[in-house]
Amino acid sequence: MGKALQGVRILDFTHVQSGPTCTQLLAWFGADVIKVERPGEGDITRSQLRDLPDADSLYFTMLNHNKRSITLDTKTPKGKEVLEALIKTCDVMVENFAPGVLDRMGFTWERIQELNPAMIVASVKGFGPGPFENCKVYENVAQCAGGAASTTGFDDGPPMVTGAQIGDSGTGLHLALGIVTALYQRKETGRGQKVLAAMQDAVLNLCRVKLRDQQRLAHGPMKEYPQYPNGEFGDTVPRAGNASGGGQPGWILKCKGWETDPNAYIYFIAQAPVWKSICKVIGKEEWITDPDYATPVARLPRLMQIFGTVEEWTKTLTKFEVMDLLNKYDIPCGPILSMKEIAEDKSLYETGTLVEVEHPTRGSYLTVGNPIKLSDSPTEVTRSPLLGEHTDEILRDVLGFGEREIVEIRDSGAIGVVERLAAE
Ligand code: CAO
Repeated sequence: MGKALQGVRILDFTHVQSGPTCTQLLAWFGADVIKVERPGEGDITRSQLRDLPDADSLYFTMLNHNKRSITLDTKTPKGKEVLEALIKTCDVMVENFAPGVLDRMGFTWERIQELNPAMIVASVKGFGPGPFENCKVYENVAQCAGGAASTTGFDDGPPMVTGAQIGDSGTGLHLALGIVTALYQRKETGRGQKVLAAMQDAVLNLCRVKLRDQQRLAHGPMKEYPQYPNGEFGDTVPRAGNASGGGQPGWILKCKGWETDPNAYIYFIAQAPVWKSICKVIGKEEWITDPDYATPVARLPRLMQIFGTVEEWTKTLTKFEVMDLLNKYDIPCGPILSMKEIAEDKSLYETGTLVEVEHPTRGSYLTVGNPIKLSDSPTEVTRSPLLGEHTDEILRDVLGFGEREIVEIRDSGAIGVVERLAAE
């Protein structure tokens, strides 16, 4: 079966997490992704947070599936020549260098356009144009600057970052959409274009509901927040603890075993249409008609007390028992799953969301497969490339260099000493 992006060639000049998540998605959809890495060390994540000596880290392997790797020192004359050849033959360049790096290397937008007017140049940067545009940015910086940290956590505690990598992987997702959109437009115009996804913008986009609340604040307290009715609202969106960002009140409740298991909890939603069922399940049928509880408006000032009563019930059952029981009545809830529980969930393997991958130096490892399923473009997850594994193959088959030229490139040092020894 064909793949959605078959025939699209990506010059993957990305490193760390944000850029690689984007190009990995494109590779899963069938694009030929050629990862250009600095000779010697390659993408810095190859050696970061290593769990096994001398093997590419899980950090790297889990972000770079289905790609080919070429080593190239793009600051040398020969390296530049090879990069120019790659620019001429690729459809998209994806990069997430610090601001100014590509220009300093000699590959300005104008130069790239000269080499290939149809090329789409897609970049992740920490910030868009403005006071911070020249800053280097990592995940948590973006979470803080994009409004996630100030709105996460509890009212009486400090701002919090979240484990979901919304700054890096979140921006990679945004960039991937920008790239396929630009490819679509190119069909009409024949021209390339610049695609920019700034990490601050991507996080803010994901925090859209909090900017909504900033504006609601001007018209009175937000009644679904735990600060209502007894707490204080200032002039900015407060941290909402575990309250829902939507219109359905929710909270995290303890389940059986919470004293020893840090994840024996369930997210419970007091959804209005199933209020009667909730009352019946927890044994509080009198709440169905009691005017203090019968309507969503009446319940708002009593939410924390209601959650406390529901928790007395959830504490008598495991989170999975609660999940089964509540779902019988269509009462929305979600068990707090640990990473261990997720890794042991067979159904996630069946859908390809979790995949075991074989790797020549690290053996078998578990990874997250393509979370986006296309019925006509199935994803097979293949291992990440070793550093420079496809250097010769790319020079020969993609760029059409002959043996003599390849020897010249090697002798120039542009593909690096280690890779040169490996190739001999
Ligand atoms: N050959 C030769 N030189 C290369 C090369 C290659 N193949 N690949 C990279 N380099 C060089 C660059 O030219 C640059 O050199 P100069 O500074 O002399 O111009 C140098 O490597 C460092 O690049 P960098 O500044 O991008 O890397 P860093 O480790 O210092 O910073 C990061 C990392 C992520 C903070 C920065 O790249 C950045 O802000 N990127 C944009 C935001 C982003 O993507 N953040 C997410 C990071 S986590 O996912």
